[in-house]
Amino acid sequence: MAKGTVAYKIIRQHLVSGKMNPGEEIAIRIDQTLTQDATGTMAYLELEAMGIDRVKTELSVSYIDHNMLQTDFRNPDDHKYLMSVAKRFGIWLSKPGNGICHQIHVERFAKPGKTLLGSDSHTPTSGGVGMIAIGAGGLDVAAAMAGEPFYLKMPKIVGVKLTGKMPDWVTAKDIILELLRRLTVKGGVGKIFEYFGDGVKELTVPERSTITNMGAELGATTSVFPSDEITRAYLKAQGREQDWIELLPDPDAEYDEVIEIDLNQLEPLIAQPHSPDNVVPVREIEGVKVDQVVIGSCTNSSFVDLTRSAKLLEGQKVHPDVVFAVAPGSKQALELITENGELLNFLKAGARILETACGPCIGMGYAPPSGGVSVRSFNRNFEGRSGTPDAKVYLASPETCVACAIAGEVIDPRRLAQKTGAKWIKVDMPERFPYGDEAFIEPLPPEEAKGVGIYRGPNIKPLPPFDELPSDLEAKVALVVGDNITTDHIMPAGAKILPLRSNIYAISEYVYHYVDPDFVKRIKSIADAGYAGVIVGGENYGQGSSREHAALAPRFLGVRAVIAKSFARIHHANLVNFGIVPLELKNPSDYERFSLGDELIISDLREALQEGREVKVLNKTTGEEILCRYNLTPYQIEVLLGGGRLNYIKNKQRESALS
Ligand code: MIC
Ligand code: SF4
Repeated sequence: MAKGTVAYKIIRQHLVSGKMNPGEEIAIRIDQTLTQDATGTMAYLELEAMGIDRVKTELSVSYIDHNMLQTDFRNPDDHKYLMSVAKRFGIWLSKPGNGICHQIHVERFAKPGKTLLGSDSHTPTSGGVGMIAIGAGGLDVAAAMAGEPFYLKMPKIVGVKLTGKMPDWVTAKDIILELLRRLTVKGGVGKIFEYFGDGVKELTVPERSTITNMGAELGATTSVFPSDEITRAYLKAQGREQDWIELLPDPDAEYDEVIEIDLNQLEPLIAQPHSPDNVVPVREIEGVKVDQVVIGSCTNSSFVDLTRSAKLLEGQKVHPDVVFAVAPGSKQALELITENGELLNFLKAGARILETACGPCIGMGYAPPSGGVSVRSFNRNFEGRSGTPDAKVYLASPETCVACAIAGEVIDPRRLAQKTGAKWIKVDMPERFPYGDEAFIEPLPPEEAKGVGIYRGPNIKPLPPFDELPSDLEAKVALVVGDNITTDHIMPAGAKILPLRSNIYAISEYVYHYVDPDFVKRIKSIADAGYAGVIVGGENYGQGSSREHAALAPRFLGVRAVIAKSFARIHHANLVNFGIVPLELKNPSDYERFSLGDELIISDLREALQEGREVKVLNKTTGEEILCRYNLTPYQIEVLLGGGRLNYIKNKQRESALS
């Protein structure tokens, strides 16, 4: 039961209900929340629907960092909506230009020992300072702002023991790529990764945050580092020493599992297209011609990353065939490299400087050329995510990225250093960071906040109402997909679709857009004929982004159940939140028994869920009966029966008003 670990201690302190046995449902109190603009508009529409007067958390922050293209009124209208909501409900607002939510949260707000729930899958980044930071759907985050606890299955706590010292040219990114190589994108489902051992002392807070950030790609619930003297020095340099507490594992702490990484043995690694776990040593794929390189994203755009990359570029030129860009993760990091003069190294080498935002990571500009190779310091390389369907995106450390930009091909940075004489440098942390708080708007005092009107542009549409789960489902298979389907597949992002995040009617036209362009037409005709829609999937269905639109939009179109071999955590929760039943095949090979258009009968679904029985799915087209089970807590079953979490919360409020 992993007692004495950092994760156990924080969860124990925040436990509202349940027993901390792995797999059992627990509820925890949430101290802080974060949202970003792409998930935030929906989360705040949901918060509004909950009818509260002011957020009940210790701190809530609304960041604007994902969609900043502003090609027409829609996106700036969303920003104005977010600003007015923040004022109205007592929320901090981080204006566009301030940087990427996870980077800034670590810099300015993350606190050891606290809990954070964020409507973005990389929220665990703040685990780098010793907090339990979890990514969730917007509705869960809205509920946390309304004072509701967060429900989850108690994860296993996996200790990752770091020993030894990283050789030169090996970085924090290579540690997490090594874990992805060993464990794959589903290896972390139901687990918290807690780092311990002597090797922890080798890593600064931004480097720890690179690791906790990309733990999301393992499918983990979260990742956490201890809070030690390194954390203290970092928070002190941020002017926040008062936020520091020491939080170390007990000497006799027991982990549910232990994985060991000998840092001495690591070498520069790279994830090949199209999955973050398709990892090989960089030296094995040297020579692949590169068109584009970019350093940025919430994984690797900290002051440490930018400083070292800039130093390595000193006196060098970007290869003539390569376009190289840098998107600093935060205004603070950009200010520092401006003050230190390192920004000039990027410019002199021929780099393009992009805005401090998510940018190319979510396909908002800087798409690669047709069939192009892009080497990125990011965390995700799913097919099509860059905006170019046939691009080949590789993921590596910023240092490897710089080496590739100079060489014009994939190259092990150690070999480039031999050629150019570049020396590895240690980046010292500054005694004091430029806080860079100018782009934050502080919450208004309660009395003033009450008078604030909410701004709504014409693209902002309220949530549609959803009905209860019927007892019997007469359904049709609307789509059959394979393993590791991402929420980018289900609900793509990018410059065309992202401006529609606050308009469920418009965005639902793009569900499964690039996987099956006929999906929307098909599901609509299924719904019009009075059938429910069912999607059939493989393993790890819904991995990746936390975007609840990947559940909300299919539900809006008429999907009532997903039958899969297994589900990713956040998407599973989002399906429940919007009243779609996530059913797991009892026998995974039964996956073969479904084809597009099959007619299904799921009788007594409500009763089966209420009584904890397996669900029988009759494939009327083939005459076969298929057994499904489900991984649902009693609370989730209640939510599903009522047609989703918003209905559940509203009913609860109604009942308490009556009593
Ligand atoms: C992502 O990296 O996919 C995103 C964009 O940050 C998402 C959130 C979203 O889709 O808005 C995430 O990771 O949760
Ligand atoms: Fe933004 Fe990319 Fe990080 Fe998502 S993964 S929060 S899109 S930088």
